[in-house]
Amino acid sequence: MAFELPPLPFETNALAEAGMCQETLELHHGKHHQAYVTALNGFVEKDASLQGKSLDEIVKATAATPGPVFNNAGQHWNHILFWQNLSAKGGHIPGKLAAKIDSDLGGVEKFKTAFKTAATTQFGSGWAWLVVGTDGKLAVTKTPNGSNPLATGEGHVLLALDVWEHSYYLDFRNRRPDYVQNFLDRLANYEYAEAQLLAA
Ligand code: MN3
Repeated sequence: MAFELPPLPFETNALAEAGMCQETLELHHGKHHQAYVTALNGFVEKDASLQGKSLDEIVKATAATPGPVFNNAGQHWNHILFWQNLSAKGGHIPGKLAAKIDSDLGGVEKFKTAFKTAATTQFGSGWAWLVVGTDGKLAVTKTPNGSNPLATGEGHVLLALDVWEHSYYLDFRNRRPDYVQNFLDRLANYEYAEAQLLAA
Protein backbone atom coordinates (compact mmCIF):
# COMPACT_ATOMS: atom_id res chain seq x y z
CA MET A 1 0.00 0.00 0.00
CA ALA A 2 1.49 3.25 -1.12
CA PHE A 3 2.02 6.16 1.23
CA GLU A 4 -0.38 9.06 0.71
CA LEU A 5 -0.34 12.81 1.21
CA PRO A 6 -2.73 13.50 4.10
CA PRO A 7 -5.18 16.35 3.55
CA LEU A 8 -4.49 19.54 5.48
CA PRO A 9 -6.62 19.81 8.63
CA PHE A 10 -7.69 23.31 7.45
CA GLU A 11 -8.26 25.24 4.20
CA THR A 12 -5.15 26.57 2.46
CA ASN A 13 -6.29 30.16 3.17
CA ALA A 14 -7.11 29.49 6.84
CA LEU A 15 -3.81 30.66 8.31
CA ALA A 16 -3.26 33.79 6.19
CA GLU A 17 -4.22 36.22 8.96
CA ALA A 18 -2.02 34.33 11.42
CA GLY A 19 1.08 34.65 9.22
CA MET A 20 1.09 31.73 6.75
CA CYS A 21 -0.37 32.63 3.37
CA GLN A 22 -2.34 30.46 0.95
CA GLU A 23 0.51 30.26 -1.55
CA THR A 24 2.91 29.02 1.14
CA LEU A 25 0.50 26.23 2.10
CA GLU A 26 -0.32 25.31 -1.51
CA LEU A 27 3.37 24.96 -2.35
CA HIS A 28 4.52 23.48 0.94
CA HIS A 29 1.77 20.87 1.21
CA GLY A 30 0.82 20.33 -2.44
CA LYS A 31 4.34 20.40 -3.93
CA HIS A 32 7.03 19.87 -1.26
CA HIS A 33 5.27 17.35 0.96
CA GLN A 34 3.79 15.61 -2.09
CA ALA A 35 7.29 15.30 -3.58
CA TYR A 36 8.56 13.49 -0.45
CA VAL A 37 5.62 11.06 -0.61
CA THR A 38 6.12 10.43 -4.32
CA ALA A 39 9.86 9.86 -3.91
CA LEU A 40 9.34 7.55 -0.91
CA ASN A 41 6.82 5.45 -2.85
CA GLY A 42 9.31 5.17 -5.70
CA PHE A 43 11.98 3.80 -3.36
CA VAL A 44 9.58 1.34 -1.72
CA GLU A 45 8.44 0.07 -5.11
CA LYS A 46 12.03 -0.82 -6.03
CA ASP A 47 13.16 -2.25 -2.66
CA ALA A 48 11.45 -5.38 -1.33
CA SER A 49 13.05 -4.89 2.11
CA LEU A 50 10.96 -1.71 2.56
CA GLN A 51 7.67 -3.18 1.40
CA GLY A 52 5.07 -3.80 4.09
CA LYS A 53 6.89 -1.56 6.58
CA SER A 54 5.11 1.30 8.32
CA LEU A 55 6.46 4.84 7.99
CA ASP A 56 7.83 4.69 11.55
CA GLU A 57 9.58 1.42 10.76
CA ILE A 58 11.21 2.84 7.63
CA VAL A 59 12.42 5.95 9.47
CA LYS A 60 13.93 3.86 12.29
CA ALA A 61 15.40 1.24 9.94
CA THR A 62 17.21 3.83 7.82
CA ALA A 63 18.23 6.30 10.57
CA ALA A 64 21.69 4.83 11.10
CA THR A 65 22.69 5.33 7.47
CA PRO A 66 20.71 8.36 6.33
CA GLY A 67 20.33 8.51 2.57
CA PRO A 68 17.50 9.30 0.15
CA VAL A 69 15.05 6.79 1.68
CA PHE A 70 15.58 8.18 5.19
CA ASN A 71 15.40 11.78 3.96
CA ASN A 72 12.07 11.32 2.20
CA ALA A 73 10.52 9.04 4.84
CA GLY A 74 11.64 11.46 7.57
CA GLN A 75 10.23 14.44 5.75
CA HIS A 76 6.90 12.66 5.23
CA TRP A 77 6.78 11.82 8.96
CA ASN A 78 7.78 15.38 9.95
CA HIS A 79 5.22 17.13 7.73
CA ILE A 80 2.35 14.89 8.90
CA LEU A 81 3.05 16.25 12.40
CA PHE A 82 3.69 19.79 11.26
CA TRP A 83 0.24 20.29 9.70
CA GLN A 84 -1.37 19.12 12.97
CA ASN A 85 0.77 21.69 14.81
CA LEU A 86 -0.70 24.70 13.01
CA SER A 87 -3.91 26.47 13.90
CA ALA A 88 -5.59 29.71 12.83
CA LYS A 89 -6.30 30.24 16.52
CA GLY A 90 -2.90 29.09 17.77
CA GLY A 91 -0.70 30.54 20.46
CA HIS A 92 -2.76 29.74 23.55
CA ILE A 93 -1.03 27.31 25.91
CA PRO A 94 -3.63 25.26 27.84
CA GLY A 95 -3.26 24.58 31.57
CA LYS A 96 -1.75 21.12 31.80
CA LEU A 97 0.89 21.85 29.17
CA ALA A 98 1.62 25.24 30.77
CA ALA A 99 2.16 23.59 34.17
CA LYS A 100 4.53 21.05 32.62
CA ILE A 101 6.44 23.84 30.83
CA ASP A 102 6.71 25.71 34.15
CA SER A 103 8.10 22.72 36.02
CA ASP A 104 10.41 21.31 33.33
CA LEU A 105 11.52 24.35 31.34
CA GLY A 106 11.27 27.20 33.82
CA GLY A 107 8.19 28.89 32.36
CA VAL A 108 6.68 29.92 29.05
CA GLU A 109 9.14 32.71 28.31
CA LYS A 110 12.14 30.42 28.87
CA PHE A 111 10.49 27.74 26.73
CA LYS A 112 9.93 30.21 23.88
CA THR A 113 13.49 31.51 24.12
CA ALA A 114 14.89 27.96 24.05
CA PHE A 115 12.68 26.98 21.11
CA LYS A 116 13.59 30.13 19.20
CA THR A 117 17.28 29.50 19.82
CA ALA A 118 16.99 25.91 18.58
CA ALA A 119 15.03 26.95 15.49
CA THR A 120 17.30 29.82 14.52
CA THR A 121 20.62 28.07 15.21
CA GLN A 122 19.75 25.02 13.09
CA PHE A 123 22.19 25.87 10.30
CA GLY A 124 20.59 25.37 6.91
CA SER A 125 17.52 23.16 6.65
CA GLY A 126 15.95 21.27 9.52
CA TRP A 127 13.43 21.21 12.32
CA ALA A 128 12.90 22.40 15.89
CA TRP A 129 10.99 20.25 18.36
CA LEU A 130 9.32 20.21 21.75
CA VAL A 131 9.45 16.64 22.99
CA VAL A 132 8.73 14.70 26.13
CA GLY A 133 11.91 12.73 26.62
CA THR A 134 12.42 9.17 27.78
CA ASP A 135 12.94 10.62 31.30
CA GLY A 136 9.40 12.05 31.19
CA LYS A 137 10.61 15.64 31.06
CA LEU A 138 10.01 18.22 28.35
CA ALA A 139 12.96 19.16 26.17
CA VAL A 140 13.59 21.48 23.24
CA THR A 141 15.72 20.02 20.47
CA LYS A 142 16.60 20.41 16.80
CA THR A 143 17.53 18.14 13.90
CA PRO A 144 19.04 18.74 10.44
CA ASN A 145 17.32 18.08 7.11
CA GLY A 146 14.74 15.27 7.36
CA SER A 147 15.78 13.84 10.71
CA ASN A 148 13.50 13.86 13.76
CA PRO A 149 13.18 12.67 17.38
CA LEU A 150 11.90 9.27 16.22
CA ALA A 151 15.22 8.74 14.43
CA THR A 152 17.37 10.16 17.24
CA GLY A 153 15.41 8.47 20.04
CA GLU A 154 14.97 11.81 21.81
CA GLY A 155 11.37 11.21 22.77
CA HIS A 156 7.75 11.79 21.82
CA VAL A 157 7.04 14.89 19.75
CA LEU A 158 4.62 17.51 21.09
CA LEU A 159 5.46 20.32 18.66
CA ALA A 160 7.30 20.36 15.33
CA LEU A 161 8.48 23.42 13.44
CA ASP A 162 9.78 23.23 9.90
CA VAL A 163 12.67 25.70 9.44
CA TRP A 164 13.42 24.86 5.82
CA GLU A 165 13.27 28.07 3.80
CA HIS A 166 10.29 26.78 1.80
CA SER A 167 8.29 27.04 5.03
CA TYR A 168 8.72 30.78 5.54
CA TYR A 169 10.26 32.55 2.57
CA LEU A 170 7.03 33.89 1.01
CA ASP A 171 5.74 35.20 4.35
CA PHE A 172 8.93 36.31 6.09
CA ARG A 173 11.63 36.31 3.38
CA ASN A 174 14.98 35.72 5.10
CA ARG A 175 13.69 36.57 8.59
CA ARG A 176 13.59 33.12 10.17
CA PRO A 177 13.50 34.54 13.74
CA ASP A 178 10.26 36.41 12.93
CA TYR A 179 8.73 33.25 11.45
CA VAL A 180 9.63 31.29 14.59
CA GLN A 181 8.28 33.99 16.92
CA ASN A 182 5.05 34.17 14.90
CA PHE A 183 4.68 30.39 15.11
CA LEU A 184 5.11 30.38 18.88
CA ASP A 185 2.75 33.31 19.46
CA ARG A 186 0.03 32.86 16.79
CA LEU A 187 0.20 29.56 14.88
CA ALA A 188 1.31 26.84 17.27
CA ASN A 189 -1.49 24.42 18.12
CA TYR A 190 -0.70 23.92 21.81
CA GLU A 191 -3.97 22.05 22.31
CA TYR A 192 -2.57 19.38 19.99
CA ALA A 193 0.74 19.45 21.91
CA GLU A 194 -1.09 19.00 25.22
CA ALA A 195 -3.09 16.08 23.84
CA GLN A 196 0.19 14.46 22.76
CA LEU A 197 1.65 15.06 26.24
CA LEU A 198 -1.34 13.41 27.92
CA ALA A 199 -1.17 10.46 25.50
CA ALA A 200 2.61 9.95 25.92
MN1 MN3 B 1 8.75 21.51 4.70
